[in-house]
Amino acid sequence: MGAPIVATVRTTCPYCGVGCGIRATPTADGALIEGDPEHVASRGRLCVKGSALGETLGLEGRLLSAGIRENGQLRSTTWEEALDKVASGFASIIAEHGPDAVAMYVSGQLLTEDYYVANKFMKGYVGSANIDTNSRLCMSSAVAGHKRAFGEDLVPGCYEDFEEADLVVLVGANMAWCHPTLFQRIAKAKEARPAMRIVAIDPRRTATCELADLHLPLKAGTDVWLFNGLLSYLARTGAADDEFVAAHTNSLEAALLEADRCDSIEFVARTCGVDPLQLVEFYEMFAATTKVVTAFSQGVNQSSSGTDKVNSIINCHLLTGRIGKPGMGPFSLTGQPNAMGGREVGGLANMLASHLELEQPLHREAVRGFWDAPRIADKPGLKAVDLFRAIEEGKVKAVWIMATNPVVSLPDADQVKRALQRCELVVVSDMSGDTDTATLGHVLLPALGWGEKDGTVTNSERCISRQRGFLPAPGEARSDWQAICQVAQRMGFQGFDYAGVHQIFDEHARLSGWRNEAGALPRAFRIDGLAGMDRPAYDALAPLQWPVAPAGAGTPRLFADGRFAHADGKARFIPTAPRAPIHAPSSEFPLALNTGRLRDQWHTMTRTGKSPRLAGHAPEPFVDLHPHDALLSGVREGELARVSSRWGAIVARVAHSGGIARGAAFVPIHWNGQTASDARVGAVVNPVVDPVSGEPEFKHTPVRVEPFGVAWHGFILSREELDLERIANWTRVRGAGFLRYELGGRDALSPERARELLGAAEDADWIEVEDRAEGMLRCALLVDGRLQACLFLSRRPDLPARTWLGGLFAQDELSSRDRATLLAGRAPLLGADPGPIVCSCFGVGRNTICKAIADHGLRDAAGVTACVRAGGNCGSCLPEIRQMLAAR
Ligand SMILES: Nc1nc2c(c(=O)[nH]1)N[C@H]1C(S)=C(S)[C@@H](COP(=O)(O)OP(=O)(O)OC[C@H]3O[C@@H](n4cnc5c(=O)[nH]c(N)nc54)[C@H](O)[C@@H]3O)O[C@H]1N2
Ligand SMILES: Nc1nc2c(c(=O)[nH]1)N[C@H]1C(S)=C(S)[C@@H](COP(=O)(O)OP(=O)(O)OC[C@H]3O[C@@H](n4cnc5c(=O)[nH]c(N)nc54)[C@H](O)[C@@H]3O)O[C@H]1N2
Ligand code: SF4
Ligand SMILES: [Mo]
Repeated sequence: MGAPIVATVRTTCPYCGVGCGIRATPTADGALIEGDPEHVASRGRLCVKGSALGETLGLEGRLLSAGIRENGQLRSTTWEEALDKVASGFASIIAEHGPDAVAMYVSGQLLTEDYYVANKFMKGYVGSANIDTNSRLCMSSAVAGHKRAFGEDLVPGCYEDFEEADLVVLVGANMAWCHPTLFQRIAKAKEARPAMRIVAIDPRRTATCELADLHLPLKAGTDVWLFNGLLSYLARTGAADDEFVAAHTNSLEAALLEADRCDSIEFVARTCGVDPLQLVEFYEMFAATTKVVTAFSQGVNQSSSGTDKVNSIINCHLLTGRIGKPGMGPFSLTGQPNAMGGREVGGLANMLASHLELEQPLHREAVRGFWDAPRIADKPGLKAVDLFRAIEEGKVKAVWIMATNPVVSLPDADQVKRALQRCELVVVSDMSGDTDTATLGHVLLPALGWGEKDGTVTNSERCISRQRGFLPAPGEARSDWQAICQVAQRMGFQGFDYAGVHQIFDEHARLSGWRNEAGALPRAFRIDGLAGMDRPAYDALAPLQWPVAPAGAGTPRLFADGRFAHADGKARFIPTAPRAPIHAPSSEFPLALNTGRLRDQWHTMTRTGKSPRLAGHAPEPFVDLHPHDALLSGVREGELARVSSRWGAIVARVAHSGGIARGAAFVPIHWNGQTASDARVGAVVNPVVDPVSGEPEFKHTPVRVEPFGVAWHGFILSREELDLERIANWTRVRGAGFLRYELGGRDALSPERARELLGAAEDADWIEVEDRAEGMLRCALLVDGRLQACLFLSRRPDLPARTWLGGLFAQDELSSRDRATLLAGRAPLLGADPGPIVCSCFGVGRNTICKAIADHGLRDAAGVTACVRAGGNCGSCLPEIRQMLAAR
């Protein structure tokens, strides 16, 4: 249940793993959102997504009651009936086919308490480890790498290390867009200390590269060569910390033997496709700098050699002893707000709770005893990609999906769709009832969302922080932990009668101390200092970093004493033999498709998609190509292209950002079956996974790009949602008071059809111009003098900008002047089109910024902010403004 409404509540942002603190004050139509100056992770900063949270709290699209779908018909029902159906469905499948015939697929966006209960339910009571999470797609390579090197899944450092470092190496991490406030901390540190160096290692030239002193645009998938080369270089040039290596590590010889195959700069540079001089520059910089942080994210993890990439990086830090001290260490940037909490409770199919191991009989017995559980899973469950295969094969017959949208986010996503279509019982817990996954559910359970639910999350630097509710529970939505407990109780399981989240947290805290004394089952994850809190104490919990000492104090850094978590107390070097991605580009599929994130959207857009402020930055899905490859593929910038692989296809608009190398392509991950007819890129992505972690190779799929021919291009702005079933291609984002559809059509669209499409009655107030010879049609529908919808189409993608037209939807009655120029698509005296939005906070476009730079001879971002306000609020757009300044 949502907490009682109080004036201002301190909580945590529900998006990225930075975990910024928020002060939220409920208002009539949402909430006022401000940064919390006292939160240690962010000290008052928020990026554009966090700042726009207030716009995402409306109830439209929310699932407000439980639902049951039978013969394709969804009817709403009571929680009682829905829970009975889940419990009896699970119970009868388990009775007939055993516990491994059911599964849960959960998420790093659950709160720790939800996650803890889900894991206890499956592993301790159902008796199967078939519970996996979308963290498999995200952090599992980092988890596996940490375990191999340190003996436990531990992130050594903290955010302050980024500020104290003299060199920050960002590997496969577009921090400017994906971890913006932490990136701003780095930018500020560099401003204060210009000698600080930043190196970005990424095949694309991203906004992050603007801050970098050196960008190594390595060929996708070649990181292990690069870091093996570095290890060998460090050893050869005397940069090793021999004392540290001797006292605190094992197995250097084997790792070096492997790394020495990369002892030639020429060879590594050629393999990685980088300039040998730049490579040496990086190696020298790394060798000469003691305070180095190497931060990595999905360019490392999401690879068929992801775990080896992680270890090849850690090896370099172990050799130089640069770990566990201020300003240095390898740092895994986590993606989701509770990626870390999920790991603490053992959410992955091959883990047990509380950093204990599923495959160790002593660990299993300890957890079973602590839970007083009837059984305990005794073998690893299916990892995400395998799980959905097993569902399609009918081996897993019931799946409960919670807080994730696998029909969009898994690789080979059409396979996932098929699997769910064949599955006997699909239960979906979500805030939204019309996601691509929820539309395939047999039982829908309405979940509380951010602002309504209560619990804890853990960010990238192990900081446990409260998410607190400040809005009432909408409709019949409940917390996910309650839904799980209620199903568990119906299945006759004891141990699920919690009076509130604080009791779950308490159990989780106690488990971390269970047999955790030296000699028994020692592990670094320890928060038993937080056990025993009553509800008020839990509600008042201030952010702190685990491990938490018995006295209740947090720990910013691990390994300060050189002790690691392997039984001998030493860290391990891991030999990492480089491997190319499994599927290489071929003549049939000549380009390597890379997929990733945009600045202003979060994953499958179920929440950020509600904010008009966030829609302007990238209003359409696109495929970013090198102009040379576009030419070879016969596609042109601004036109539509089909991007296909052996697994599936999408349609997207061709773009040339200038940041893509030849032979590569990039498509953003956010569009889905609700927001586009054909842009769910997961359908194109190969289902190859890393052999150790099971993490998919999202960043490398061979594809072909070809023209997607249309007879006309167009757009519609409409207050109402439209049925565009018969249009060849469409995409949709939300503006302020309207929906913006971009269209590509094959069948001619007559004025009559246009009327039909926009829902104009016979006697509607309708304005229209048509130039048949030119293939041009423009029309608008007004209702009571108010603009209801407008449609513009043309043979070429030369349509007017959407900005001015979109603004007309704010008017309750169109002025006669606006009405007169409506179909021109722009105000007569308004001046130039502001261009695509760069600063979402103040709605400032690219053209406006470029013009200001030119007209006023502006030289830095501060000048741009002073002149046109852009960049003056959250700062998320500053890297792009700097890019524009640099381009002049
Ligand atoms: N705006 C926004 N922020 C987010 C999210 C979001 O949806 N939107 N999601 C959050 C989540 S869950 C996550 S996991 C993080 C992800 O954060 P990031 O990992 O920073 O984001 P990505 O865009 O997935 O990929 C990062 C970079 O890896 C590069 N890359 C691709 N292949 C290779 C390679 O072989 N080697 C190297 N070195 N680099 C490569 C890509 O070009 C890309 O620029 O972001 C979090 N933050
Ligand atoms: N091609 C490609 N695919 C990728 C990636 C990539 O880089 N490339 N990245 C991968 C990564 S790193 C990640 S993390 C995944 C993310 O992929 P998903 O997890 O599938 O994406 P989300 O849109 O965040 O889905 C979260 C869902 O949970 C719902 N929700 C939000 N809060 C709650 C809650 O409290 N309770 C419940 N029950 N529901 C809630 C939201 O409405 C939404 O439907 O995508 C992965 N897929
Ligand atoms: S950086 Fe942005 S998305 Fe990430 S936690 Fe902070 S406000 Fe939220
Ligand atoms: Mo992620």
